[in-house]
Formats: sequence, C-alpha cells, structure tokens
Amino acid sequence: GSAAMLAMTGTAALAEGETVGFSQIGSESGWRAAETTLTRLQAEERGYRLQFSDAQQRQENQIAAIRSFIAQGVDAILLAPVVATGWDSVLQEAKEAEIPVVLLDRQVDSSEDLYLTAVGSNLVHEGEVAGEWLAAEVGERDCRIVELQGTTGSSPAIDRKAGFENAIAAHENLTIVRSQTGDFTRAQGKEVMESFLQAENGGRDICALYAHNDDMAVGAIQAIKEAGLKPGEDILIVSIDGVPDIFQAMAAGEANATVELTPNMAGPAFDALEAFWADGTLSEKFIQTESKLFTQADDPAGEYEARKDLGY
Ligand code: GZL
Repeated sequence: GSAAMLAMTGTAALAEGETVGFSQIGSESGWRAAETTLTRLQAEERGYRLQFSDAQQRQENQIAAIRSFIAQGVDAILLAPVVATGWDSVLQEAKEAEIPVVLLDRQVDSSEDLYLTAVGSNLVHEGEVAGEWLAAEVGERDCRIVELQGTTGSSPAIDRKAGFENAIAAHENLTIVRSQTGDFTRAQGKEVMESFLQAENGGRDICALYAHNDDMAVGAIQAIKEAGLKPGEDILIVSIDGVPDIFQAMAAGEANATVELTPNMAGPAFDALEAFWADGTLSEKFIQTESKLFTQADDPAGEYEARKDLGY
C-alpha cells in the first residue's frame, strides 16, 4: 500500500494510525466550530485518520453516521449528542462491534456501560455560576429576567436552566419572566429576544438576559440595540462559552459576564482512548473540564485577542 511505497522511498510514512469517526452536531455556534477545529488538530497531531460527519443538528443524521462508522470498522467513535435521549440502540450496536464511544460536551441518558467515557463541563455548575453572578450584581433591586434556552432536550439546556434556577431560588427579587429556546444560534437568539422585548414594554421591563450560550447573547445584543436600549446597561447580559465575540461585546460594555467552556474536549477524549487501546485502561466515566467566570473587570479585550485565532 501507500505506506510501503513511502517507506521504500525513504519518506517516513505516518504510522498507520487509528481511524476515528466523529459525529458532530453541526456548526450552530462559534464554540462548536472551535471544538471541531481543535478535534481535527488533535487527530492530525496524534496521527489519526478522522472521519467527520456534520449532522446539521439532526439526531437521525448522527445515528446514521454512527452506523456508517460501525460498518467501516473504525477504531473509535466520538459523539457530541445533540439531545440526551434516543441513543440506546445505536450505542448498543457500537458496543457489540467492540468500538469504544466517547461523548463530547453533552450527556446522554443511556446507561454508562454504553460509552467509554464522557468529556464535558459541569453544566449545572455553569448555570449556578451565571445565576450567582447576577444575584451579586443586582443586590436587592427587583430584576425581571428573560432566558434564552439552548437546544430543547439537550443536556446543556436542561442542566444550565436547572443550575441558574438553583442559584436564584433564594433571591425572591430575581424572577425569570420569559424563557424560550433559541437553539444555541445567533439568528434565533436575536429573533426570540425581539419577541421578549415587544412583550416586555419595549424591553424597559427587562432587567437581565440569561442566555445558555454566547452566540444567542450576541444575537440578542443586536436586537436590544435595534430596540433603542443599551445592552450591558439597560439590560444586563450573562451567558456561557467564552467565545471571542462575547469578549468583544464585554470590552464595548455591551455584555457583562460569561462562563468559559473549553472547546478542547478532544484532547482528554483521545487520551482516554489511547489508555484504553494500550491496555484496556478504563478512564473515569466523566472527565470534567473547568468553568471560569469572566466579567468586564477581566481584561475582555485581552481575552478576545487570546481567542480570536482559535477557530471559533
Ligand atoms: C455545551 C455545548 C453547547 C455550547 C453551545 O457543552 O454542548 O453546544 O455551549 C453549543 O455553544 O451549541
């Protein structure tokens, strides 16, 4: 084969590395694009052949991709599951084919023996950090909150909502008055925020927006400005991911806080797979990544510079 030919010509042939199938949700957010970029880089650095599938945010496309990876006989499957339910049978098929599956950035409600490990953040904690920041920021003042939820049925949408509600439960001056999904996209974040503004006295009755990701917040910021209000002042903005554009908004005083989510889920995932391939080592079932709060006091312009070329 080509490796032998390369060897004969004295060119160091890449080790015939593993083939890894990656069922990616899509490119709904800047964060997701960065995760894909970093996964490709990690695979290249480690000498893997990456079979990439973009599901356009449809679970049936992810299930079809996984079945195709199984038919190809890949050595491992990475899965970022768009929603938490409906994975049991296809994960069972991968298990029967003895192909290890690693979950990236979202969880599934299937039993743990159907995947090698899951790499992701503590999504409930992210919501708590966001809620705690807002509670501290508004103090005793009454604050009517609108919420842009992530993709319906996804573990981040479920858990980030729960965490935020945990944090504000003790503060009766904080109330979520409207909550709707913006599907983690800028376009839908803008669209839903427009309806919130119309429903809330042109936005004058809204004190804060909690968005489950920065991309929806960035879309909402546009809507708030078009309504003649000042985002970051008239309406406080707190979200999650830490993408470059939210730092740019913070530097302009148009957003207030974000909870960082690393896009490098593939590094820990490949480490766990390499340990398993080496001698069957089973990593812990959940490899948790850090969550760090950034506010306008944390050099947002510098944070923007540090992230702007990372493939978001
Ligand atoms: C969270 C991840 C979310 C990001 C969004 O772990 O699944 O999906 O927060 C992305 O930007 O759409």
